[in-house]
Amino acid sequence: MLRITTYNWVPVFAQGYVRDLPLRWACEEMSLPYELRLITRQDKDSKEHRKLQPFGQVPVLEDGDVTIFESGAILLHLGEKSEILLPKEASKKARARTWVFAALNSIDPVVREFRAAADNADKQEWAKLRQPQALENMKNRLRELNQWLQGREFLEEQFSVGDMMMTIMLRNIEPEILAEFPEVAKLQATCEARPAFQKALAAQLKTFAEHSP
Ligand SMILES: N[C@@H](CCC(=O)N[C@@H](CS)C(=O)NCC(=O)O)C(=O)O
Repeated sequence: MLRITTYNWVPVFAQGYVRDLPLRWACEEMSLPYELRLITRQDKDSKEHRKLQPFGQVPVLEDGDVTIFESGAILLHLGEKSEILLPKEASKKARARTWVFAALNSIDPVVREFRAAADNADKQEWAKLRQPQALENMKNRLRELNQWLQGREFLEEQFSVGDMMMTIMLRNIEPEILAEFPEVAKLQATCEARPAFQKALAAQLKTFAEHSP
């Protein structure tokens, strides 16, 4: 049985965004059951948890004798279980894996920088000053992604863990901004409309509702 470690509860603004979401999503895509190991914010610094996740974060996946952290590494591990997530053909698999890294290394940094500036612009001077450039940097990446997606439903020929990780990153961007990049917005909408994504999101929200302080 797969075991996913995540928080038992997070504040409302973070609900629906905790990174156990792509793991739950992958399990739902493959119709694989999973169990949860729920920790509190205090538990994250425990010796037991640090053994599983050196940075005290979530998620962690335990799969038999394999224990891994980092949602990207976990998605790649789960992808090996089914062609729904990762093509078997080497050249196609390499492309799908590439997009997981692209989401994490080429999209996430610009989104994070923008979020840090935008979310603090009304409180901190540095953020107010940084926001316009951070927005431009993020939009440049989104424009390039939009160009790549012309004429494609997914990042490659078939849906994969690459689309999943990209969707997780895109969820951190305001819909009004994404709407300027119709192909990117379409990819996100298509992926989020998948029944497996909807089930995973509902399951995460249910966990937090059940453990609300
Ligand atoms: N690079 C990590 C990031 C994980 C991460 O940011 N986890 C958040 C929850 S979504 C967390 O545990 N935050 C608490 C902390 O950083 O102390 C991954 O993708 O797994």
